[in-house]
Amino acid sequence: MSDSGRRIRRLDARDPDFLSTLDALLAFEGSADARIDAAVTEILGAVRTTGDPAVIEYTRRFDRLDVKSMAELELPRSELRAALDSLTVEQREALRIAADRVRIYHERQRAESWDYVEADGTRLGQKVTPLDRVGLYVPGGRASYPSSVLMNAVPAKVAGVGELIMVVPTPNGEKNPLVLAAAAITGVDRVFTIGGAQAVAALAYGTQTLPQVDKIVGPGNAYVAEAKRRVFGTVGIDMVAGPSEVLVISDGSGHADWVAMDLFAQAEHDELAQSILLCTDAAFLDAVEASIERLLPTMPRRETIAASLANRGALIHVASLEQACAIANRIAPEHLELSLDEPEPWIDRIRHAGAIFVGHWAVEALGDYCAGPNHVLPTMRSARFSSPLGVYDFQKRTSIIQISEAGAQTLGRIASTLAHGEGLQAHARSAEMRLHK
Ligand code: HSO
Ligand code: ZN
Repeated sequence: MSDSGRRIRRLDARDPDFLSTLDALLAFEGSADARIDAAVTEILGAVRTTGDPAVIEYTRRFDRLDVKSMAELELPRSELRAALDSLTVEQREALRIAADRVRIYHERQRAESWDYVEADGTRLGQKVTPLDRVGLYVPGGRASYPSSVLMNAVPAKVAGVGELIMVVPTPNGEKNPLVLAAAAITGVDRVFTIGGAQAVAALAYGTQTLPQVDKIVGPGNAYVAEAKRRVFGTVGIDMVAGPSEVLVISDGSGHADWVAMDLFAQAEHDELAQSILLCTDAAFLDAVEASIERLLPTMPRRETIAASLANRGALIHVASLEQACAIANRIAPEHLELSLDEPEPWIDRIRHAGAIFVGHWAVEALGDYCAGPNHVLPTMRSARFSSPLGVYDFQKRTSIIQISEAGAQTLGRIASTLAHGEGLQAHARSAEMRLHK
């Protein structure tokens, strides 16, 4: 950050061209890369037509795992248990408590079937059914988060999903014990050490060994995202997530170091992550900037943080908290922190955000791991129209229509009139045939 070209930008919301500057800062195009497209097309096609042998071959090529059969790529439950046992007591307890809190929160989201009966005996309702089988993609390497296993697996289990199949690449056979322990704790049914577009294809189409799932959830790299986009329709998918984002609203009442570290926490995820501060107090913005300069060199991931803050971060002076809320609604951030002494009155002003963290103590890191709500949240301004991952993503609804003889008389006339209006005679007659003469 000493290199001035790599500083976080300072903006003023009162500048006439502020909104266009802001929109440019928010714009993010998931790169449409022809090489990725071509590779994904080839992989999906090969797995679809040959199944296991194609998955084995891609896993040998990309992850350098040499196996003769797909069975060797499945981890037995005993290995998941062993991973759990290999953790320190502290790690095991932390995972357990986090999983319990996430489960208790999500249990409130479970939708129940309902129906109602009309005076003439007609009964109408909605039947809720969990998905039969779900695939959970877990990335390998640096972005392999045990907390994300919890956040995806727990709502699926609370919904009552019949079978949960996890895939996780293990390049060179290197397994992440915390990821396997999280799978054990949440009751994932089967785990395969495969990844990339080939794992998405195996889940979407099924192979001789790995059964076809109904929906695929979980984050992944550009190949995984593209593969998920392509198999959508054959199976359901969750969202295709963009880089992580935090927006902090401050009136200068907090500690500058706390705010700086909250911005870092988002920025350390990746160079395209977005950390923005809106503050009514210019002196506090200076203090946060000074904290950033002082604390950054102490961070192991300082390169990523510095790049992220310089690329897509901003410290923004706003005229009022009203203006801050208006800007927040335009951004529709994944995470919003109300870093205020009296935050409650402002909650209702926020219409668009994946999660709102209320007050100085409610920091995103607690939500990322263990507060209870899901950390899979809408990114790239999609909080305008979508919601956190939840139990509802693993349940589907079926309409129930049971009509009494009396009901068919009243409804039959209405349907007949509308059907004639649409020129659909068979519709009209199938309703009319049930009318008493
Ligand atoms: N902030 C990330 C979730 C996460 N953070 C996992 C740490 N581990 C996206 O909401
Ligand atoms: Zn995080």
